[in-house]
Amino acid sequence: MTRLTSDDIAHINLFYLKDYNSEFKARTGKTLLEFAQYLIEDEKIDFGKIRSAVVPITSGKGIIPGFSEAVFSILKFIGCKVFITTKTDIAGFFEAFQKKVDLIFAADDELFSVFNLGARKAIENSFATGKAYAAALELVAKNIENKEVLVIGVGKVGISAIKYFLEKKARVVIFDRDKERLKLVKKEFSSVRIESNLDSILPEIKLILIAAPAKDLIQEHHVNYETIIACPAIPIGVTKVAWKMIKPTRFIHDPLQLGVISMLALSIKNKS
Ligand code: 2YJ
Repeated sequence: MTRLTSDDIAHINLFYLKDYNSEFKARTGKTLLEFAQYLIEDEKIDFGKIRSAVVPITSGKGIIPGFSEAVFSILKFIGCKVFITTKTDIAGFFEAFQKKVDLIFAADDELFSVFNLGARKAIENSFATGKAYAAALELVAKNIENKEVLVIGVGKVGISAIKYFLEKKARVVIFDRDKERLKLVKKEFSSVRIESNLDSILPEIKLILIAAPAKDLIQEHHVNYETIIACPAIPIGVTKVAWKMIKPTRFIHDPLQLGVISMLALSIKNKS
C-alpha cells in the first residue's frame, strides 16, 4: 500500500479544488458535488448539515504534513461543516465526539476510514476509492454495459471496482502479478476473465482501471485516442509517452479527492 507524501497532497486547497472541479466536470459531465450524489444513486442529501472532524494520527510513521488539511479542504469544498481536531489520536476522537460531529475521518499507515457515529457505519478508503474510480470511468465512457473493462490489480480497490462494473453489466477482465489472488477473485466473481498477458489484449480494451502501484505498466503501444484510464494508484502505472497519447479528458487520477468524496457520500447514504 502506498503511503501518501506531503508532495502528493500539498496543493489540495479550496482554490485548487475549484479548478479540479471544472476539470472533473469536463471529463465526467458532473461536478464533484453531483458526483458525490451520483455515487449514492442521487439520494438527496444536504451536505451542509453534515458535521465532520478530521483527526490527525501520529501512530506508525506519524503525521503527514498537509494530509488532514487536504481532507479538510475536500470536505469543505463539498459543503460540509468540518474542522481538524486540535488534539491527535484518541484525544482527537474524544474531542470530535464531545463536539457532537456526525463523521470522523482518520488514517494511520494501514487504513484510512470515516466513522459515521449516528449510523454506526465505517467506510474504508480503498473500498470507496474503487467505487469512485469505477463510476468516474463509467461517466467518461458514457455507457459500459457489455463493454470490456480491464481492472489491473485485484486488491481492495480493484475488487470494489470489479463489483461496481459487474453491477453495471460490463464485461470485466482482470490482471494481477499475483496469480493466487487472481484465482481467488475468479472464485468469487465467476464471470470475470483472467488475462495474463497485457500485450495480447491491449489496446483492444479501451477502458482501463489501474488499481495497483505499477510504474510504467501501460506503454505507448497499449493505448490510442480512444483509451480511457482511471488510475487511483500512485505511482501512475502509465509511461510518460503513453500518458501523452491519452486525451487529458480521458484520464482520471488524483491522490485523494475522489476517494474522500466517495467515503463521505457512502458513509451518509441512507439506503443500503
Ligand atoms: O494523520 C496523518 O497525517 C497520517 N497518519 C496519515 C496517514 C495516511 N495513510 C496512508 O497514506 C496509508 N497508506 C493508508 C491509506 C489507505 C488508502 N486506501
